[in-house]
Amino acid sequence: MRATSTRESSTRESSTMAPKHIEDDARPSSCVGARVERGDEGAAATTTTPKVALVLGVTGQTGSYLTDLLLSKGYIVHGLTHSTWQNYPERLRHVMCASSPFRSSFVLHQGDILEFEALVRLFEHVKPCEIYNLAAQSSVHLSFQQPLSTVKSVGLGVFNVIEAIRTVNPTIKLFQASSSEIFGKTAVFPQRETTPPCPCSPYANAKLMAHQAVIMHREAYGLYAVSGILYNHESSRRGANFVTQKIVTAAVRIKHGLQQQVELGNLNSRRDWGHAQDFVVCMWKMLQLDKPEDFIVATGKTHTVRQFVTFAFKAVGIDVEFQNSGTEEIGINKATGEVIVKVDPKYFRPDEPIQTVGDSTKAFELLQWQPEIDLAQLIEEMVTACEWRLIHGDKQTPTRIRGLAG
Ligand code: GDR
Repeated sequence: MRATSTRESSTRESSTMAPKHIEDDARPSSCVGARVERGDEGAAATTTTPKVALVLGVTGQTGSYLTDLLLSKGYIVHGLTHSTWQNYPERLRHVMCASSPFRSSFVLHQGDILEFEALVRLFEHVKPCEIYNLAAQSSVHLSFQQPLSTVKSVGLGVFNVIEAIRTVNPTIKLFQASSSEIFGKTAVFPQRETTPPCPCSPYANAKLMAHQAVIMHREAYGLYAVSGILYNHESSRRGANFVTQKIVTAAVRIKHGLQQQVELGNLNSRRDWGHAQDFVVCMWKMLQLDKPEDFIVATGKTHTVRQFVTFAFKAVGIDVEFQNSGTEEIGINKATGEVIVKVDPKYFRPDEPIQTVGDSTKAFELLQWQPEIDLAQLIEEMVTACEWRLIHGDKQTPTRIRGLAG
């Protein structure tokens, strides 16, 4: 692994802080992030030593929201990303840009969680008290085409992270992003922490392996390692290959005459869709307990993909009427009679959960957590952001569009 920090050593970082292997050798000149001098900025200003968190998979949707949350709580946040980037990673632009009040509290490293020795050196260097493992291939669909690389990043990656924690400092707390996909073909609705898993994709099998590994290491070695069983979590920062962003983007583009129709896969599939910004709060709370526990993180409400299509088009002012069934099903623009939704079998998966819906009672009772953003608000935010991107070019929506810190 070549972990690349984006710190500018000329800012406030002592040169002795960075071991050779994470010295900048490819940092973009405009990327800045340095250890903060306490007292020089709003939320991070405190006389107590700030907590240090390491977010693995920081440039993804969830990693970026978690970074926002941790920074707003006064943490120093280090993030690891597998990707290279030209300038700022898009979802962290608001954190790393020159005008950000948090730019000096955030450090970006580049590397791969599958490289154990480098991971150990990173943990030794960063000295985190909390690690959030969100780093993995996250597309269920893609996992059918790339099963081995998925199993490596999702399943084996967590072993590396845990072993590196045991090597460097076993008191580091670990959050592992588990998935509702582990329940797969269960007949239990809603699913709880005690529901037996029944995975039905390479991704889900790998997630179950990671999930069990966390339990096993917790029980065998007494680590503070926990899994949040995350149901679908979306936002305006969601990647284009996930169904919610695909539908919202299509609805906005069709409204503006930039696209005629959208082709989708299984419209009958039901998912428990929440907002990523809500979910990261639960993830953080899970690491603040005295005793490590796993939690379901879900809204408890489930909708079909077809319903999501109807809501998203409604949000842009288009009423859709569905006709026919199976691969012949189409969605018609009621006002014009045009076909705007079609089914394309290439988006079907060999197998998948028919319905996911989670029961977060345990999180409500032990963490006082419950989601605050409902599906209508989520869709409204996604539509607004998509419209914004259309007008201003393909850049990340300003964070303030949702009134976030930063
Ligand atoms: P999912 O998310 O597989 O549930 O995993 P995705 O948005 O890809 O699919 C949701 C549902 O929509 C159906 N679908 C389509 N999906 C995509 N991507 N594209 C289409 O055109 C399409 N048409 C219908 C799918 O079949 C599925 O039923 C997400 C990821 O974030 C995982 O990493 C995470 O673990 C789980 O949620 C919880």
